Amino acid sequence: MSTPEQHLARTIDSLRALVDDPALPEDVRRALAPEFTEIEALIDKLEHGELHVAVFGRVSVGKSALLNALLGANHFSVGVLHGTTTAREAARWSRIGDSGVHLIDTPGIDEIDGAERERLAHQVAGRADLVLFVVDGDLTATEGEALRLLAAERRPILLVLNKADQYTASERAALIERLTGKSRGLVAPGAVLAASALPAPRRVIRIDASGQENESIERPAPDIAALRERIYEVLAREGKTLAALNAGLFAGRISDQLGERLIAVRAGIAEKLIRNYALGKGVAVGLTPVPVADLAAAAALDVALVMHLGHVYGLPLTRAEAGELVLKIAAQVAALMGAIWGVNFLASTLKGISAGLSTALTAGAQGALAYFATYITGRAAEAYFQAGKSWGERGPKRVVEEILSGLDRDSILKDARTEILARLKGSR
Ligand SMILES: Nc1nc2c(ncn2[C@@H]2O[C@H](COP(=O)(O)OP(=O)(O)OP(=O)(O)O)[C@@H](O)[C@H]2O)c(=O)[nH]1
Ligand SMILES: [Mg+2]
Repeated sequence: MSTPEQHLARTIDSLRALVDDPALPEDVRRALAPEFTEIEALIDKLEHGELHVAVFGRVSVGKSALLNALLGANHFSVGVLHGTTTAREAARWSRIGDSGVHLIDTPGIDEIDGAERERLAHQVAGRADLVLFVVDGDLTATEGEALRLLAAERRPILLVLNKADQYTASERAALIERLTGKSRGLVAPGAVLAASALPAPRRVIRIDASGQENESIERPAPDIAALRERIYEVLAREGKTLAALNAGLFAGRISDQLGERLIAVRAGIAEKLIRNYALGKGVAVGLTPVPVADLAAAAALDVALVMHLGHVYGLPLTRAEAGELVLKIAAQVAALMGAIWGVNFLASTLKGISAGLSTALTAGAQGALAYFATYITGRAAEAYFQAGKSWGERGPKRVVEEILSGLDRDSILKDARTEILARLKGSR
């Protein structure tokens, strides 16, 4: 078992590792920019350890007044009119442990229909680490329904009987008992509390030193000490755990999604890369009149391709390693394809002899073969990188075999030839 703090720290670490991966090349990183922005935002919230306490309840029960009393400042508008608060609003409260706590005010639920209420409940609870469900008397049918919706979101809830100053001590006790009964199973035991956010002004009679009676109207101080204590307690105990659990779930989901995107993005970039190198080689082979130079250039291009692919997959190879990999793949291809390298070499030789006759024709054919060889090399190397720089259990022969059998060789050769000839024409 690990503590919520450890869990949170690990979650942040693993998210950071995703974003800061030094093996991720720039083009892959660019393609994943939207995902990375989302992760950065999440890391930010987690690192600052922010907790959200939201109020929820009917209009005019004193939600805004309650938050003001907790803040010790008149931050939110309070009013006798129904619907004083019209939009979600937040204010920074105190810190609990390392966490900054935000208080979130919401509009009352009276004036919205059932579906809207459900949406709002979902939205409020989805972001809140703790919900203060505020009432000013016995639970109405609407309130009962809203409380059930919120409880289904599995967030801790405190049921607050505000305006307690309007009731006598025995009325208050009876109300708390009724509320406790009606909310059983929806809120934790002991989560029903009385509070007076903004007690009504009272007539106060004071007797001064000379025995003189002085009458004045005074507004008593808010009575929210028990509620405040309870909020601290819940957040200290559950806030961290909840935040960590939610973050963990979210991080798991997002890293899965990112993993899939990463595979797709890398494969897309690799495919383009392989085709570009293959075409480059096809054109180079078609153009170069000296057969030996063809082979040297061809090999150099294949090595460059493999190194480039290694970079895309975050598994860079040295030139020597890439050269070895190219040879290994070439050996498989040769064994499987009636020595494509031999054919390549032969074609190169032929081209030297037939120079001046039908150059374009032979150049196109050779170029297409060279293209194909590089294409296979690239695909095989990609498979090697995808398996984490390994041929896996199948071994290089099977891997190359599977790539070859999965390709439509004739159509690739045909396309290659057309493209190469087009380039050759363009370069003349
Ligand atoms: N007696 C008494 N009145 C209170 C108390 N708290 C709030 N009120 C009064 O209740 C009325 C509504 O208060 P608000 O804080 O605006 O209520 P709200 O729930 O935010 O209302 P909406 O924003 O309209 O949904 C105001 O007139 C307050 O003075 C309390 O503890 N005791
Ligand atoms: Mg309000």
